[in-house]
Amino acid sequence: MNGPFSGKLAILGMGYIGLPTAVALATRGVEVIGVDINRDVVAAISRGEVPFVEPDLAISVSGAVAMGRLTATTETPEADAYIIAVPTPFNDDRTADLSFVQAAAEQIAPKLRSGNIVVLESTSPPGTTEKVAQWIGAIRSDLRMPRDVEPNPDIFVAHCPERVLPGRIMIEMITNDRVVGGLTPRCAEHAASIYRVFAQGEILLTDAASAEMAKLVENAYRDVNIAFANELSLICESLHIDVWEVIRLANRHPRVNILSPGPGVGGHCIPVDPWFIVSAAPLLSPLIRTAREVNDRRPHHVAEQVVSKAQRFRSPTIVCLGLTFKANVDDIRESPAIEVVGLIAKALPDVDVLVCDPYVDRVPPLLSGYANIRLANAHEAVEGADIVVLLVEHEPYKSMRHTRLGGKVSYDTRGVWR
Ligand code: SAJ
Repeated sequence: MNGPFSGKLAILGMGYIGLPTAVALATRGVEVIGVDINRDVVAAISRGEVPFVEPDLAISVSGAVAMGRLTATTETPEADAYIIAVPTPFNDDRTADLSFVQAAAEQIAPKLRSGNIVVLESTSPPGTTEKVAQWIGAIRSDLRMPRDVEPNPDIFVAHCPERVLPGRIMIEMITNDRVVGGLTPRCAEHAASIYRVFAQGEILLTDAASAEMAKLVENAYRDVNIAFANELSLICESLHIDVWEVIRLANRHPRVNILSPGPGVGGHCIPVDPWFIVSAAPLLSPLIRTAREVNDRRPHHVAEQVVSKAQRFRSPTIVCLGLTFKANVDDIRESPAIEVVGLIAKALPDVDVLVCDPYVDRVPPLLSGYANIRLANAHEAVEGADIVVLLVEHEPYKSMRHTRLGGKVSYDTRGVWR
């Protein structure tokens, strides 16, 4: 068993996962170099600043940079270990777009020396870690790559999927169990030494494909469960039963834990990852596919409800509270709230749609084409609203007093104003 890693470590991708991982390692004594193609991100980190909102991250970044343990650059340096934490979006046909992972592997390849460790953290379909080794091998035929038949490879390649929850990244980064899947058992051992530096949870060693699949399964599991809640919401709505009350009661059963319906499923992970499973086994995944479709349909349903409420007014003002993909984060990627707002604005081009979000300071690009959408201050907007739609349960909206909503039509998609 290897002890905790000590040495120089480069992380490619300074986003929501790469940067917190860099900080977790740097504040525990590892020399970390953060690599990103975006110069603004590199400049922000170099100043000790965080380019996005995540609780408790800013103080750790400024500390790690001030201590000289964390630096940032656009060039991939020589190091003892590399972590790839770049995005894996999907293509139009919903297969994984591995171009960022491939580019990262090809940037690392020329720098590799014997004994180096390469860890893929990006969420990836089964077989991607193997591909990383192949992409590196294609450039560095001089290196012995890890294979079952190769007892002494020059480099060690593994997958260690990130599992942290946005909004709780700094806590979960440390406390979550980690799955480390190696191309060989020795690869897993070497990669695990990096996570031993900071992980308080258990480090579970396995093979690379199992680690890749486990990560996809975790997010598909959540997606299916949210779809169940969203389907219940539709059913209860049609039967004039309060779905929140039903869930509250059902969840008092010791083995039932139904999640919350909402305006849809957003973020860069849950709406994407289940498709990697579906594209790997299309005929065997009807449940996972259907869950995706149920959740993708949600923003349309919510928008249709708002549009039908608007028919009661001659010239209503609609206020939508929340634009991010979930509460208390500033991330708007794949946000169902943005989709809902766009659908309402499109269906009602003559109606003013005011949007509010404490974490968003300009109309998101996806909505900038609608002349009837305006960013507003929640306090004032609600005051003059006819219809108030709660799309994201940010703290200030959760506690919005019922008296402020009196006389208005309110539509709470998150079940917090009950
Ligand atoms: N949502 C609901 N109802 C719920 C829970 C969530 O509608 O009961 C919605 C949220 O509003 C949001 C979306 O689902 O739009 C996803 O939010 P989330 O909090 O469930 O998950 P993420 O995307 O922030 O993070 C997930 C986590 N995965 C699991 O919980 C299995 C996290 O641990 C992963 O690290 C992350 O994906 C990732 O990066 O893969």
